[in-house]
Amino acid sequence: MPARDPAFPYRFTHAITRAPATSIIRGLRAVDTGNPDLATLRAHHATYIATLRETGATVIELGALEDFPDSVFVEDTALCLPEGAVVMRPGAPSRLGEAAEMAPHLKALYAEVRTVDEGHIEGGDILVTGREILVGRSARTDAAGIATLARLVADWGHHLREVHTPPGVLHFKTDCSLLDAETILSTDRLAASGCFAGYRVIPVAGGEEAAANTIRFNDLVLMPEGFPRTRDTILAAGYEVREIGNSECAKLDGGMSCLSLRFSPRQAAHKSVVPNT
Ligand code: CIR
Repeated sequence: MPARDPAFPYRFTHAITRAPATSIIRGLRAVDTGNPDLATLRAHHATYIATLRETGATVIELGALEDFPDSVFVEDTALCLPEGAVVMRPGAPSRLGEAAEMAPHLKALYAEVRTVDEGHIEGGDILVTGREILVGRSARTDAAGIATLARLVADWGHHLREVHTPPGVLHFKTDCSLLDAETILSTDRLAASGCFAGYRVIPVAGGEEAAANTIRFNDLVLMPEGFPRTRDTILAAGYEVREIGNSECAKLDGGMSCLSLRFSPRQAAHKSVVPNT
């Protein structure tokens, strides 16, 4: 097995995004605070993509899927590792078909693509750090899905650790993000579970829990706009930050990580490009 770059969880050559569908107004949400405004959401999405590109990465923009209202949240459909990609099995019935829509795009980019075929698991519950893969059990991700994923990535040299997403929180990464291989931004309610023992934890400011879902993408940390105390903490820790509007995705419980799959395929499949739907 070739050595893995220790920065692999935050250094990426590629990202995949998907245009928001007009059906997003029917997207899933824990609490109804109104429908997203599509024009504003598209503007935020365009800024997000431009920021990923600013780091030098290639961003593959897939077309909208009207049959899947939540399909802009591509992160939940797959786990992308240097050695290969794994297609997820979302626990939300309305989102199950999104994973199959993503598979051909991953097969065009990766020599090896595996598929979770037992249990349920969504990418939002998976945090890849420099030393392990943490998977939070949640309303969307169950023990069978986690066990299946553990089996699928074992021969790539990845160790999985099952942890718990706090009750009432959609995904594990709703409450935490990786800032570098050893540093995690977390809400106090999640860090209190002890799941990050041995890591450096930077706490999200009290009352700014919605700032916990950020992404470290190459040299930048992308975070949602409107959380100044958490932003200042991240800046003071030495990271370069970009704030991105997230008001519309937040109405559907989505944030920075959900909007992309981020990866650097070790062996490209060299297949012809598939249509971008
Ligand atoms: C859902 O409930 O599935 C979507 N409305 C939001 C998904 C957010 N995805 C993520 O945190 N990875």
